[in-house]
Amino acid sequence: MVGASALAATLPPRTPLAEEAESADYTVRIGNGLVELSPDHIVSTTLYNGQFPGPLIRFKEGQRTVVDIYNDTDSPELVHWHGQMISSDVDGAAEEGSPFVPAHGMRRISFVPKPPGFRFYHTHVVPRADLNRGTYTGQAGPVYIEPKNESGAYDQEIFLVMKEFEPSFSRGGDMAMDMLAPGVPLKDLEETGAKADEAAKGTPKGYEVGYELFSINGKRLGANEPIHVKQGERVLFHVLNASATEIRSVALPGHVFRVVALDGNPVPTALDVPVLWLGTAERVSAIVEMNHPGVFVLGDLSDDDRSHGMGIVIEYAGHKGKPKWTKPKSFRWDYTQFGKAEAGIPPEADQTIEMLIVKHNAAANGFNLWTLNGEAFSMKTMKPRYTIEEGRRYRIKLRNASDDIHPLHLHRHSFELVSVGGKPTAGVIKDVVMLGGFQEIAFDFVADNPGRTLFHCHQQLHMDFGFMALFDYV
Ligand SMILES: [Cu+2]
Repeated sequence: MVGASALAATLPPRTPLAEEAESADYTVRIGNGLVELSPDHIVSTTLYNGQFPGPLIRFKEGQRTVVDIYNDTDSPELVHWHGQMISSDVDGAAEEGSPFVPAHGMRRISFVPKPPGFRFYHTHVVPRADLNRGTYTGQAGPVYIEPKNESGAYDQEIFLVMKEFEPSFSRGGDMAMDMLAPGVPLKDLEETGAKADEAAKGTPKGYEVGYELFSINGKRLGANEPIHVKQGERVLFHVLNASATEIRSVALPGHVFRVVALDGNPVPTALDVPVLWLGTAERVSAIVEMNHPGVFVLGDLSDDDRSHGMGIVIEYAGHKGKPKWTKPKSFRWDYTQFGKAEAGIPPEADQTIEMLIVKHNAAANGFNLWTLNGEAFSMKTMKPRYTIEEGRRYRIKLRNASDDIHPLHLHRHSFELVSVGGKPTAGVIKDVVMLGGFQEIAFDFVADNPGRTLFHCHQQLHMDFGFMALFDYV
């Protein structure tokens, strides 16, 4: 009888290949491919492992991991491990000194994943005017670092990746958004902003990006398989805003979200809220108690964006029919609500670094140019701006002289919010935080991960045109 064993006997003895000595735990393949957002909307973009979102990667806290990154495209690439405290050479930012993954080449990296919780991975190349590169593409995927001790008080765990496709430029189409609390616009910041506008008088508005297609987990609303739930279930949603430039919201009619973690870090006060707001690259982990049977749209508050796809259907067992959507009452997103009940006085910082953010309308070939204390980051020199010392606690105070909301991101470190719009707070640990128009915010970080460290606005257009600063350890 000719079976598998007989056939195997005819093969020469197997010699282990050199690369098998230590095989990678994960392989990420960067390549061009198609995403079927719906049967009549199939987009061509750059993907991880041929899919959007990229595969969910589950790391184990403290366990060294090896990742092979293959780049099948014609351009050098970078994979950034957002929210992790790893070394500069594997963090995936050229400004920090991480090598590129060469076009049609590969790079093997190794690191010890931390901290536990919901992180993500995405490209960190600078697309500037090229809407076929950077975070405008489909290069994003969720990461979950399993803690040594998992609480596990839920019945289902669902990852939701919100993402727009088919970007194009327009001239200053963006409306100023006003959904952050606490805080009111500060007079002196408005005046500084007005002065900068005055200097740019006569120029048309700088370019902004808009999108044609919207999706959750790579499908437009109605094209994705509904999320099936049962009455009484507790569903833990891990929501990621993988947008290149936009702020997103999430609501589920008849339900509330108990926010348990922000950017993967447990919050001191788990609070029920009707709406989640997420700046670019922010994550929210929230438990929804399924206690309102029916068929609903979980989606973005913007009618326009939802009707172009930004939603997913939630279907209770035994219920059918057209998914219901009702707009929730307006709700202001307040990070401090999730902080310690008594903020108290934050621990003294060893040094405060203040940065004033100014927009220079259309000053960079028609794009808005952003300066921090009068200086735009130079991609040519990539010169470190601030020198920090290991073990010290730094307070970063940002003052925003523009009407835009900025999702501020610090690489390779987590930070603790100490003041939002003038209100003191403590205990909220994040790696991205939204700063409201003409407002100020302060957060602390401990310099505990030596190496070059990038700070930037995560709005792709802002970071590409000046809004970055590099820290280096002494
Ligand atoms: Cu910004």
